[in-house]
Amino acid sequence: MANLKKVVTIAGSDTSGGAGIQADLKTFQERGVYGMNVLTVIVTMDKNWNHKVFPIDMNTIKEQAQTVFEGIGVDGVKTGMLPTVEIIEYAGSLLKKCDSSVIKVVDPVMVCKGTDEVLFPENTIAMQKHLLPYATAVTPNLFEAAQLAGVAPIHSLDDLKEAAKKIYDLGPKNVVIKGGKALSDKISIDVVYNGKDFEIFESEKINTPYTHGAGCTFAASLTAELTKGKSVTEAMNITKKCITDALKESFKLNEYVGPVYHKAFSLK
Ligand code: PXL
Repeated sequence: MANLKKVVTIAGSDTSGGAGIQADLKTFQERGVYGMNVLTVIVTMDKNWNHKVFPIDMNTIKEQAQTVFEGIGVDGVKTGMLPTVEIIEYAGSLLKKCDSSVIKVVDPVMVCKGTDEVLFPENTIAMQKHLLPYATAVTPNLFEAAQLAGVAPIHSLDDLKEAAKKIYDLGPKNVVIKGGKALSDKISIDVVYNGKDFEIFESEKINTPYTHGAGCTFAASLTAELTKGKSVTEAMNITKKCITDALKESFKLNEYVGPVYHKAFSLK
């Protein structure tokens, strides 16, 4: 009988299926943990792909959290899109209440791919105060890292390291910054800072416009591997391989978006 670690994602539904809880649950499945969710918001798109967000009411969020945290119990938690300050505060209270052995990965989602607009600017302060202090790891991209650190846009590895130190001071045990296109267009560089050392992870860059859900998938894979007991270094190496595989097989969904393909994860 399967004896799987139990992992919950506290995040939004991407109705197009590529990011959000859909990406998280697909990733959990492929990485061999049992996935559950506390839905915080529903994101829809019109035919021109303008996004609309529909936050879930607090009572329904609390009922879901009760089901998962009190009714079942968790070994790992991931947070994704949290649309209001009140929801961030509540998610923070859930992380705070967890046993110290529970893995907590905070993916500080600020924008959706395909739109460059910051959906909830006031939420950055709430994340700094209510989520980061409890995180085993926080996984910003370059944009989110600059926002969380309160620094100018990041253009170099030195900028990134400065931002990582500032984010570390907000309380997470590991700051995982995803280098993205701005750092190099030849290789994919991600950096982990644990308060003492910087560790740099490099992988081949996959040239594709179809990257929807890559950020969620990255954080979900890291959550799964850490919850299974892997070290940060091992979890990062596995996660980078999975993302590379998923990007190699990503595909066009419509004229606006193409998701990564989780079934392409080659690691068992
Ligand atoms: O990729 C960020 C993201 C996270 N969560 C939800 C989303 C998106 C982007 O579309 O819809 C629910």
